[in-house]
Amino acid sequence: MTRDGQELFRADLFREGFDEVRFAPAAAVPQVHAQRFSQWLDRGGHADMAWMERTRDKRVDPGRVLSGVRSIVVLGVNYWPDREVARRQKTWAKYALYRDYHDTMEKALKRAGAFLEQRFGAASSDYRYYVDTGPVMERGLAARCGLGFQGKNGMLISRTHGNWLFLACILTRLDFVPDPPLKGGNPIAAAEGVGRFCGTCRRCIDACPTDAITEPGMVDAPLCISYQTIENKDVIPRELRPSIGERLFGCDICLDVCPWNRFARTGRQWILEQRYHFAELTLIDLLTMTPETFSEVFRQTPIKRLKWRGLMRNACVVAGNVCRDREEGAEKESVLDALVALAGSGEWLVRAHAVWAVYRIAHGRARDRLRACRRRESEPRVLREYAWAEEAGDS
Ligand code: B12
Ligand code: SF4
Ligand code: SF4
Repeated sequence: MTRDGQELFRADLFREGFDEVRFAPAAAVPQVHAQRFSQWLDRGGHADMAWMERTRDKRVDPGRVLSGVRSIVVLGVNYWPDREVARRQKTWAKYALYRDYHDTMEKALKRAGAFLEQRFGAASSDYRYYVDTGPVMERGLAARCGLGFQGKNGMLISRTHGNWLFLACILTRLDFVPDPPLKGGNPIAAAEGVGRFCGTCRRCIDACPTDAITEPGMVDAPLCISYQTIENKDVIPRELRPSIGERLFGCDICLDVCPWNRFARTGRQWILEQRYHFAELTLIDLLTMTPETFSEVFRQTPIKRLKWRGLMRNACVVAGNVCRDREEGAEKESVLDALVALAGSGEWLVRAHAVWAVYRIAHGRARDRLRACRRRESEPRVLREYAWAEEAGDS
């Protein structure tokens, strides 16, 4: 492999729309990080994402993912949105305002693979690409080749794009010259691998409403709003619901507060496809959405994976939070009507969270409003919500 060939390949990928293209060595994850990952798994930091546990050994050694791997091409795509409405809203994680990046980036990665074959004569078995779902630690790999550093919020932070990069990588048996990691910053943090350019800042840790950043750089999924509103397919723990506030899907709080975002600029978005339309839906629009409309509105977005029941669950939690202290009036009544209708829905998960929300909002009137639903209810997990609400009063 010549240096010129490598640079031409890098240029190919920039032209495809990747905003960062770097090359990392394929060595196993250094002991300090592997150990921290292990401790995180052992204390249940991954919640019920059992696939993380199952691929534990692979994640710390790219050689177990692709035998004979020599280099890893690490790619970044800037997703900082270009419209004020998308930037300002807090209900949807910004990454969700696009066509599902797993799909769009996978297509671009396929084209990148074709370049490897054309330029270097690689066989299709000589490389393997992943975006998000592969058994590799994308953030650590990106830190390794200077794409950025891992902040105390756990994110891979780029000094040019801030917190707003999607990451992907191509494991390959080809031998590329590695790009060096970033230099400078705090030497103690550099040795630890976390917070190297954070200085004394701890805004992300302080801003997290659920204290999910249990140590610098480590986010425990069971406490994280992103996990609870996206990955968890079951009941959201009652004690976490108030802290979710108005977040319907994912959470950007510890990203939004980071001062490194001052360098973020709207990306080229050649690979991404905007889907900002649903950022303007009101709470009532959501609570009264049918499963058919859900499929239409969220087609091709990451939200479709939540399914109607998951989004309604989250919308009930948000309604319970944002309408609790709203003045009495027509708007609050329509939210309550929608929630009472959901408390009679065919999905027990939705009914459970709707009951919670009605009790949270309607104070003394909840029992009356839910009387008919309560009479019909037989699912123990929903009955538990009634029992709790009636015992705890309306809190
Ligand atoms: C599981 C997961 C989650 C879980 C758990 C979060 C977590 N703590 O990992 C949940 C569902 C909560 C989650 C949430 C989010 N996620 Co997520 N998630 C992942 C996933 C699939 C695995 C991450 C993982 O291995 N976690 C285990 C921890 C221990 O590993 P780690 O954070 O990577 O840190 C280790 C290594 O980086 C290593 N390391 C550190 N420095 C160095 C240096 C060197 C040289 C080496 C070798 C290693 C190394 O040490 C760390 C400790 O062991 C990755 C995709 C992937 N395959 O990597 C996306 C990923 C991390 N998520 C992503 C995003 C965007 C998010 C959210 C912002 C989504 C949202 N808005 O709601 C939030 C942010 C939460 C946060 N502050 O971290 C992006 C992050 C992009 C970036 N710029 O960092 C990724 C990379 C997906 C992608 N392809 O773009 N996520
Ligand atoms: S994504 Fe939200 S809940 Fe998760 S660690 Fe960051 S601020 Fe906390
Ligand atoms: S908010 Fe501060 S501490 Fe957190 S990642 Fe950004 S610079 Fe580091």
